Amino acid sequence: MRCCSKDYTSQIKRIAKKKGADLVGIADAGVMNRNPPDPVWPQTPERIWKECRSVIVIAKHLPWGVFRSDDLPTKLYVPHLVMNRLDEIALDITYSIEELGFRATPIPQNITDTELKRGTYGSLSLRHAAVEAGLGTLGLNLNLLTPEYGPRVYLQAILTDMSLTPDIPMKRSLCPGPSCGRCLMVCPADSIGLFKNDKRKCSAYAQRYGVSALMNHILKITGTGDEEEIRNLVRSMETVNFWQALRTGSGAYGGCLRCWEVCPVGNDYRKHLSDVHSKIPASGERKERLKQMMDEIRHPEDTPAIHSMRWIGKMR
Ligand code: B12
Repeated sequence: MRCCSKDYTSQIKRIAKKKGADLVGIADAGVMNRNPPDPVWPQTPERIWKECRSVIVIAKHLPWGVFRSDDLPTKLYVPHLVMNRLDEIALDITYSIEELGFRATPIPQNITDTELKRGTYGSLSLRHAAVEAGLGTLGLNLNLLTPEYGPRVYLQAILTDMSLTPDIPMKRSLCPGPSCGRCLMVCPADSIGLFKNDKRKCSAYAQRYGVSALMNHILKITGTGDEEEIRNLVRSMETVNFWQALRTGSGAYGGCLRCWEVCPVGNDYRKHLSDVHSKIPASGERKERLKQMMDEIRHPEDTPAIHSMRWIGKMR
């Protein structure tokens, strides 16, 4: 293996951009090992690969046309094209690192580790990794927000034994918090809290044809004693949708983009989205909840519910 005295950081970033990444940042693996997002289930680089020194985080935006369309199959399908592209870019970067004489590996992007919190956590938390790599901060709904694209990016990471120069994490929150609250106002699952997301509620929309929906579908089929009912369920459009998800990924990991399309953070919002998404439905009850959250934020010392300030950043 090559000696690491030369700093390859700008070369790696150039390669990542050339291969198609919209954003690229570097996190120090040691810092991530010392600061797991949830210490009970440590999602750390060293758990994946002991020799890892740097984590390269890349992001790719979802095409803006997807947010301007109301077509559900399009919304279910296109995110998976972007996730696939990210995996290809990550593999290209990995081989480029090998050509420089070092070692690297992409991580499983959306696959969750069955040993971590009943299989609900990825091997690394990519959003937290992205904050450590200086790409942005976590928003009210815990999505990563970036200055360039707001939340409208998918993420992937490459671990390497190269010692690269880490980027500096942002100190100030990009998210205006409950004083904006547009994501909370529009969420069809009503899953968003004060820097919290009720995952069970969210996943009914975000993973419409994900593993838990598939299990429920199978249970529904096996639970009915009626032969005609079984035949109808097996031959239903729901089964067709699961087949599409298994074949293409469509609806398995992405689908509900409501909190993304209305988020005003990101240089892209005004140019590509505000004309169709600036108006949002009014709800007195949700507005009232946002007001209460603003009170909680004014007294953060009395608010143990606000976890993860390291990644949320200092509120404006
Ligand atoms: C499992 C998963 C889900 C689950 C759970 C989401 C979640 N919040 O973890 C569900 C199905 C709900 C989901 C939904 C979506 N997801 Co998802 N998901 C993942 C996955 C595979 C793992 C997440 C993970 O490991 N989290 C780690 C833990 C530590 O984070 P956390 O659960 O948020 O925990 C924090 C807080 O909950 C809090 N906390 C923890 N415990 C407690 C307890 C209390 C009392 C309190 C107050 C707080 C608190 O502190 C923790 C540390 O900060 C990642 C891929 C990856 N490898 O990272 C993608 C990922 C996070 N998802 C992504 C996307 C795009 C989505 C959706 C937009 C999909 C869609 N289009 O429909 C929605 C958005 C939902 C949302 N607002 O977060 C992107 C995020 C991109 C971005 N810009 O942020 C990722 C990174 C995938 C990718 N390849 O890009 N997802």
